[in-house]
Amino acid sequence: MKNLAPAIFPPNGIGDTKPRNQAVLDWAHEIGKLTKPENIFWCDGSEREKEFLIAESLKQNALIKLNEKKVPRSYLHRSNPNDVARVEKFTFICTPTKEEAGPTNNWSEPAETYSKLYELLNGAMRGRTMFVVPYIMGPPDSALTKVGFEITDSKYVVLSMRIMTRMGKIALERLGNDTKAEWNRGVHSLLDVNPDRRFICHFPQDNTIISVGSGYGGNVLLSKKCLALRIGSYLARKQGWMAEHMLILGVESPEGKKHYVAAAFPSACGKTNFAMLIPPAHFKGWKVTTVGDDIAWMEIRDGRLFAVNPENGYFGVVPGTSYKSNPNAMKSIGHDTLYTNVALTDDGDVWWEGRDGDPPGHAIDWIGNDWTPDSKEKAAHPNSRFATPMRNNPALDPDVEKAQGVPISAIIFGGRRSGTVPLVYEAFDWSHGVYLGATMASETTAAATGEVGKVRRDPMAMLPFCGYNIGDYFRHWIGIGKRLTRPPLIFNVNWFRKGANGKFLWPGFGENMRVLKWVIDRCEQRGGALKSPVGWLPSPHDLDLDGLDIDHQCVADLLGIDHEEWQKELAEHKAFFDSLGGVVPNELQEQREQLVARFTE
Ligand code: GTP
Ligand code: SPV
Ligand code: MN
Repeated sequence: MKNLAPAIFPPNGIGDTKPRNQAVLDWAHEIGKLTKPENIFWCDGSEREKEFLIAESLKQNALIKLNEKKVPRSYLHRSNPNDVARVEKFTFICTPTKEEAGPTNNWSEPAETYSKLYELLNGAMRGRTMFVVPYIMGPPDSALTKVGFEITDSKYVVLSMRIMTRMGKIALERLGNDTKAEWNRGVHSLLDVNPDRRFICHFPQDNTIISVGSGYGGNVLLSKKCLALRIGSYLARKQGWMAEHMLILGVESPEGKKHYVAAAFPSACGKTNFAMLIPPAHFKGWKVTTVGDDIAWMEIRDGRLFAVNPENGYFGVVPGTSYKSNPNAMKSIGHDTLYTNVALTDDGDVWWEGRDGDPPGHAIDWIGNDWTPDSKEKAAHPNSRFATPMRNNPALDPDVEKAQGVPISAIIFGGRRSGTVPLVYEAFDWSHGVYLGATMASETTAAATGEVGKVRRDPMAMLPFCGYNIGDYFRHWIGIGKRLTRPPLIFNVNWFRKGANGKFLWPGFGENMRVLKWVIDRCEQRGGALKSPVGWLPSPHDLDLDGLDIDHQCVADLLGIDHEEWQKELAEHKAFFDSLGGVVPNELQEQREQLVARFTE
């Protein structure tokens, strides 16, 4: 069998920063004995280390250097074509009992799963280098910050972790020598990148993750979905905080009044774009800044929710990114960026569907084949991604490193719904807001393998990421609300409603500022709203639509509640709760009954 990741041999002074913590050393020794690598590379996060890893990756064709003038210090990686997205079918929560994992997760018994995985890992790194990657999730001085170690045989993973986390010595220092300290154990091996031997397994009770058979993003950057969300949500419930699939943004008025907003949209439903929004010209003096684009860790202080972004970079969807849709993202990914599965132009630049300007006359597509504008295939994979340091973002919020996080004024839920769900509405209170989150649905996207465009319930955008029983997760949300004296207001948005012609009714992107402005108005108790069965709805004149070319009918359609459609929706809420087999808390069942009753009033 071909070795997918031949060993590399660093000179003295690179790859030899062994941690001092004996618990880490023992664990790495155990994994080394099992996987039998050629050598062990202890990462320290230095520039020298990075340069060496890049040079070796170029030699082994694991990376392609891009045109230094067009995209300085940036590289392209092509994953195996069978390995381009998260695999929810092969993602497991391995709690001692099935009940702890709950009705929405794949569960497998921990002891059996460990032995199955250890069998697969036995000798898996023969002829390869085993990298030990220390990292922290969260601002260096935050109490929420967690230490993790990822063992991997992929240089692409190491180079991505450098961007996506605070990696290296900082983690060794934070962990210290205490062998009893809490840290996450992550083991990743490419094996032979065979979908039949691809498993992403979480052992929350052991703070352990084992991922095999994939080399792609959310499956292998174990800091992200695996630790910060699945294990994170499990720890959060135990420890009384929240780990959520949410962006965090700051919005400052011309008078200098600032609010922070957190928003949960499912994968590939607009978090990165919303987090980097640039207000349209009409909103002169308004400023939006990014704290995070994918994950929020939140805790209660002074009766309020405070949020930190545990990550250090953005792993974002490339297709559709342009100076028109997201100029801040374009500036961010113009240098020091690691691209995966985009097209390569003849002059060494990257290209993707939806990029500004004309398509190139010829390119190499994401698989490595010749491509021209006449090709039937897409040049970039629909789930092609960039990994870019958050410091590249011109709109990075100045408080992104703040240990105590930022206070959250509003939480927004949102899915991709072509019908039924209005552009924006507000929950009556926290419990009703939890209901909005618990019943949200979205059309599936290319971010995970499987059918695209199918409406599925995705509570709080956490369906694929909640590391324990969803009923307990709902209960945790309700419990958090009881501890808040100044809870954030809760909203639901839908940028994706379509008209009879099948086109989006709402222009989206920067124009979402108009919706955000109403959210802020509501937080400041000055925005108008009408009571509707689903919640507080803005009337057309409550939204600032000045300077936007949109007709009255379109706005009416965006804000409309179609009773027939909603009868179907209510039936689906019930069917979803029923499908969870009795774990849904009474508070949410009552919310559902009240919603049904409001429709008959
Ligand atoms: P993950 O990284 O998978 O969690 O995705 P995300 O939620 O950050 O989504 P992202 O912002 O990357 O957007 C995904 C896709 O939705 C891209 O193709 C965007 O162009 C598109 N999109 C984002 N915002 C809008 C919007 O306001 N309107 C429309 N029509 N499309 C949008
Ligand atoms: C998502 O799917 O929500 C992502 C991309 O953010 S991945 O990291 O691959 O999960
Ligand atoms: Mn995401």
